[in-house]
Amino acid sequence: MYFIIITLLIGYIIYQAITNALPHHFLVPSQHWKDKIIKVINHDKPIYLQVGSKRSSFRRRLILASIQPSFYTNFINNKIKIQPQDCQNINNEFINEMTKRDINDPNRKIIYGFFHPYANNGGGGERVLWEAVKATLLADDKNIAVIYTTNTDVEPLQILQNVSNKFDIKNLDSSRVLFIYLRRFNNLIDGNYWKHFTLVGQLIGSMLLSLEAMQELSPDVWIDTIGLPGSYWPVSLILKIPILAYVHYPIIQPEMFNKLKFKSLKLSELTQFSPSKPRDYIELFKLVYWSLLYFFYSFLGSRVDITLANGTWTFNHLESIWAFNRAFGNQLEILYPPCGTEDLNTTEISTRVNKLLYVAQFRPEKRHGLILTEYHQFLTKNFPNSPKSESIPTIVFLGSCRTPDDTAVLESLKHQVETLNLDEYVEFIVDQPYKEVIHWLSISKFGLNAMWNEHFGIGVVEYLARGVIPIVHASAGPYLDIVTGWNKESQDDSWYNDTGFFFKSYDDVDFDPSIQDKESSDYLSFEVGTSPESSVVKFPTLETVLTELFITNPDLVNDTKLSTMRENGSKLVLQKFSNKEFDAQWIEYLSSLESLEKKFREERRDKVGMVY
Ligand SMILES: *[C@@H]1O[C@H](CO)[C@@H](O)[C@H](O)[C@H]1NC(C)=O
Ligand SMILES: *[C@@H]1O[C@H](CO)[C@@H](O)[C@H](O)[C@H]1NC(C)=O
Ligand SMILES: *[C@@H]1O[C@H](CO)[C@@H](O)[C@H](O)[C@H]1NC(C)=O
Ligand SMILES: *[C@@H]1O[C@H](CO)[C@@H](O)[C@H](O)[C@H]1NC(C)=O
Ligand SMILES: *[C@@H]1O[C@H](CO)[C@@H](O)[C@H](O)[C@H]1NC(C)=O
Ligand SMILES: CC(=O)N[C@H]1CO[C@H](CO)[C@@H](O)[C@@H]1O
Repeated sequence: MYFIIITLLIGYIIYQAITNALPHHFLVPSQHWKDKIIKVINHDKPIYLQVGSKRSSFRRRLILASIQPSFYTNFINNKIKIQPQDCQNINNEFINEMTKRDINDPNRKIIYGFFHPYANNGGGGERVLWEAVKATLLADDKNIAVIYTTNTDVEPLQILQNVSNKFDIKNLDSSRVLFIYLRRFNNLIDGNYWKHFTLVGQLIGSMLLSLEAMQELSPDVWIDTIGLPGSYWPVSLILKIPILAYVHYPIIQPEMFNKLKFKSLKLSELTQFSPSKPRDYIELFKLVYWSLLYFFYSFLGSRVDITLANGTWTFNHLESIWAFNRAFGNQLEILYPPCGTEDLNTTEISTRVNKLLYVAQFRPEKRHGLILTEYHQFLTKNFPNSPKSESIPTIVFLGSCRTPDDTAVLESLKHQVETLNLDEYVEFIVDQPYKEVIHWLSISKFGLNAMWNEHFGIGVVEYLARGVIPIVHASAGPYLDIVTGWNKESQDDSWYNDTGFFFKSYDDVDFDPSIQDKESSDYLSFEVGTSPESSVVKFPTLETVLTELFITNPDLVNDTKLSTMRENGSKLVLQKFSNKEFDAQWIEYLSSLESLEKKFREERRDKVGMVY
């Protein structure tokens, strides 16, 4: 009994310490902070500021008052010097600026903290980060961007130079971009560091890393663009500031449970457990481990105030995994990544050649082989013995071979072409420079994509942007996000809309023969939605689409029709995936964050914490 009371008491004290003492530690500078700063300012040579363990709160004060916030980057070491011009403190302006401010002061600066340890990488995640930083700085002069990074070997200006080269994001106001280099726990988020229990390891690693970040500088808004959810908990518990997460990929998905022997904690699954099999104990442990992780991930997600999914696939997953979010009234929306589609437009070419272009790496999941089989059937059924004719489109496979595996795929495709006697109808263009790709995109009429469940498909965006009419597999990204109807009202046929055409295949993983309509082999039946509202939709095979478009119903693709579709398609991608659109939407989210920031200060902090 006493034990329980004591445990509860200790728990309560720890909780109080975390939620009250730590916020003060990170946000409120020591009592004589002004004297300490004045001492440095009045010293005749530059010296370090003596701040003890209160670096975060001092750095905050200095940044919010400085004419050059970026100066307070900790590239050399974690100690703090004062910017020379700030040191002049003309008319005592610098010191005055540092005294606390009213929450509703319109000139109050806001520090947006971007938690993105690999900020210097050149991938899609970093493109989102830097476009967001750009938009944040453009939105308002009072916004300051802090990037928390573990790339400790690259200087700030070098990182910005890389950003400019790689993403063409130039002219950032570098005086308002500050880097906080994280040195202590930086290897803990590396998947290779953890030989076992990688996900848990990374979660703990990102928690510690976020504590280190707060110790160096506490921002006013926390933005995670890299998908390290461990940071959400400490940030919400200690700093009580709004959190925005841009999610590319949920770290745990329900599908992962399908690989386990026991698929859920339901009794029906667990009764299969047999105490005499040692293997079963391991399997049971795995299930418990994954379930705990899953719930912990849901919990972490519930700490996020605004969640942005990078597309429909991610959105649908998050909606079920982060189920608490909706319950708490937090926002969950889609914000497509900036794809730079404004730079992809082509000046219209007068005539395009009747070709089916497939731009894709030579990899098995791209299913080039499926295209060949279907195309071969289309030819043999409709032109049993006639020679090549103008009205039959031919195929161009354009892609790169990066690995020996790719080369093997390419070789087997060439072999398939030979076996099916399609040499006259199929061209291979391998490892071409990007200029060549653009050339093909500007002269081909149609673009193919056969991958099943491709999460996005930047290639299909390029088809639309450059006026190539997509004929694509009806799944995930291309179906849900990209080749959508511009003109929303005129949807009667399910296998095409104002921008492109769709097909499915008997080979699809989710094709279920038991619901297939036995009468028709040209159209495949698929169930959409989850019961009880599920309904069956029908999609043609690629062979059927080709027959419709080039034999039975050629008016679907006559020149007038195609040019309207092209117009529709390029407007669509411009509207949805351009950098401009991303910026505009991002700026709207910033204003939600700004209101939340004020609200949280008033509601969640005490009198002192509120104004610092
Ligand atoms: C950034 O620049 C350095 C030095 O020029 C280079 O080694 C590195 O690969 C670059 N990173 C990116 C993402 O471009
Ligand atoms: C979202 O991110 C994932 C993981 O990087 C990627 O596979 C997917 O294509 C992205 N979706 C969009 C719409 O960019
Ligand atoms: C196409 O892109 C160029 C820049 O690459 C731009 O100047 C032009 O206005 C764009 N055209 C359209 C129709 O958006
Ligand atoms: C093209 O097809 C549409 C119907 O899809 C038809 O209304 C139009 O007259 C056709 N145009 C030409 C030039 O044949
Ligand atoms: C889209 O296509 C439809 C015809 O299918 C056409 O009526 C409409 O004007 C097009 N919209 C745009 C924006 O081009
Ligand atoms: C077959 C198909 O995907 N049709 C789509 C065309 O675009 C509209 C609007 O986005 C969708 O609702 C249809 O499902």
